[in-house]
Amino acid sequence: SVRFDTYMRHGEIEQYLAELAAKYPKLVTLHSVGKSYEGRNMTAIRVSLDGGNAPRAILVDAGIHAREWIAPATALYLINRLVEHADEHQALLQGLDWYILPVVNPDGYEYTHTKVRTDITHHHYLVQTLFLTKYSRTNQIKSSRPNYFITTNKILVPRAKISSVLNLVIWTKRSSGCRFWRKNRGAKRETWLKWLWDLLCEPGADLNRNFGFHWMQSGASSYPCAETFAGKKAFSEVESQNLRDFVLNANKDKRFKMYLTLHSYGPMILYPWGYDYRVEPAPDAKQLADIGNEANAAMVKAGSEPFEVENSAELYPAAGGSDDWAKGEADIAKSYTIELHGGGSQGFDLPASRILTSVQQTFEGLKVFASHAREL
Ligand code: 0X9
Ligand code: ZN
Repeated sequence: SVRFDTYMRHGEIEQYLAELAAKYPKLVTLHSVGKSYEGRNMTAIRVSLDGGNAPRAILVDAGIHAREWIAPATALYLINRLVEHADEHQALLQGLDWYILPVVNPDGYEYTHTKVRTDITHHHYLVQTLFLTKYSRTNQIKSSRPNYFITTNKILVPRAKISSVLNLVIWTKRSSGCRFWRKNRGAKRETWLKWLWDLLCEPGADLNRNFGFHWMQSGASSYPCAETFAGKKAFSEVESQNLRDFVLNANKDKRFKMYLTLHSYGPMILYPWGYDYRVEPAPDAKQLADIGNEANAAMVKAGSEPFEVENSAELYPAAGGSDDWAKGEADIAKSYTIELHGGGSQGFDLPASRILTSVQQTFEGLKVFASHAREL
């Protein structure tokens, strides 16, 4: 079952989708979108009144970025309303099929749950010091306890832990898990040695820089350790490949009118283009903004902070996003990135006690988007 008083794990989300499929076989179909780099299932749910034959369809995804936990929660609330409260929301399903993929980046999502990041500066110092202590004669730091190294920030580390580079790497990785991980976990091990000195770097690509539309034109990095590493080439990552193939396949008949990709944090509603600010606005920019503003009004009415509605590149130009690709390459006329409510210490860690309010408010906006998708 679903809950909104805690952030559900990927396994629980998968289980909920399976429950719905079993309980509502007429309304719900599951689509296997593929497997992630680490082998987790990417599952999309289709909610349709007539077996996927509505004249129009809308695609919603979430969790492209690992740490943006409110996004999958919002997708789950949407699923919950459409399926388990279908009679209240008939209008949303009339003439419109929903395809919802709540976790695009399950490896990253799980990574942010399983490990708690300890102080980053601490590790940075620690690792650098260990490195210098072990590999440079001039930087020997003598510890009063022979079996320990002492680091610049006065942490004692047993010698045995760092007896080899390998140990060092393993030890570091074990202690530097990350609640605020953004990228996928698709490691590019061939380039690993090159960045070995910087043991804080863990490889992975920013899936929202990896889509094949003006890839790498701006706002993306070719440095594998960067937060916005775009991948080795467009669609180098299995998760973005899977999403691409799923969309192209499901949209063969061009039924998809709208794509909403859920991120955090804003609140903001962003519309294409995002890949560069030196380009003409999208031909339908005015209509994109109008719909966004109407959705914002509905959310504000539900008690939300206002969402800023703007052209995505005005926030910052960044190419390789799924939103631009959906509009530019996949024939989905209306495409939005919704940056959901922020909170917590970093913005991405909205306390669990605030999930329900946030998803309820956002749902009012999603209804507005859907009402337009039905008419496009
Ligand atoms: O930078 C991003 O990928 C998105 N913001 S986030 O804080 N969730 O990372 C914004 C993406 C906007 N779309 C494009 N630039 N294409
Ligand atoms: Zn994001």
